[in-house]
Amino acid sequence: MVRDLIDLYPDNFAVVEYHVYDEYETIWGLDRAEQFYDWLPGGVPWFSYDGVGNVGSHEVYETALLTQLNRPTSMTLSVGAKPIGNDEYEVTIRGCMEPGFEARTVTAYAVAVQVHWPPEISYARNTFRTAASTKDIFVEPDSCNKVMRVITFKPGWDVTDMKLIVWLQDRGSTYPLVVHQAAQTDYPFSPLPKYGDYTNDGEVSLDDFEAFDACFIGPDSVIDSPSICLDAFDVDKDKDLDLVDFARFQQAIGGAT
Ligand SMILES: [Ca+2]
Ligand SMILES: [Ca+2]
Repeated sequence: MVRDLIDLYPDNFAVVEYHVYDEYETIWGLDRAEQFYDWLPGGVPWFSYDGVGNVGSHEVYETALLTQLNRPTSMTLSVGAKPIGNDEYEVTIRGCMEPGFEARTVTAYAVAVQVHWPPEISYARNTFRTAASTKDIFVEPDSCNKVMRVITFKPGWDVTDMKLIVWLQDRGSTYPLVVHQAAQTDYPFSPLPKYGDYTNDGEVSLDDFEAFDACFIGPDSVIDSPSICLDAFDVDKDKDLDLVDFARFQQAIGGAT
């Protein structure tokens, strides 16, 4: 079954399951199924693979997934979330484009699914619960852009069983529209790491300054900085730590995010 792939590829495979024409249907899910994916000719279940169509059985789907995993990645995506009120979460979606690809505007989606629900349907996985409003973002090669969305849970939902799934998809109102990347995070949700927070304690402070100092190589170095340094400090993504990065770090340690 396609759902088995969730367990086989937990880091590479994000699935949203919509119920239609039963008591678990939602307006958003129905609209997605009928208007966006026009699934009716295909019957149920119907799978959209990377936003481009139905690939049928588990075996075919797994082959398609492996083929896709071997293709060069054009965009990367990360997701973080923090509570901002009762049952309300601010979701940060950060999309980046690898060098050598064409700049494009894509639509950022953020949805909440419940991992094991409804309980009486044993095969149900990642069932759609609610969505944030969508937002278009423009991403250029070798750079990143981020958007914030708000997702609201209904009282009574089992928060500990919730998962946030986000994806970047070509703009439009009907498929096929390519999904360029997806990301997911289980409860408890964590905010995205802050720029400059090498020690990952939620603030940019003296310990991070010491780390920057140890990581600093300078613009003329013939070796690349270690990736752990680059992840925390390399703001211009040129694979070394130089004065450009230091200027940004000074802002961060001064309180800018
Ligand atoms: Ca820190
Ligand atoms: Ca740099």
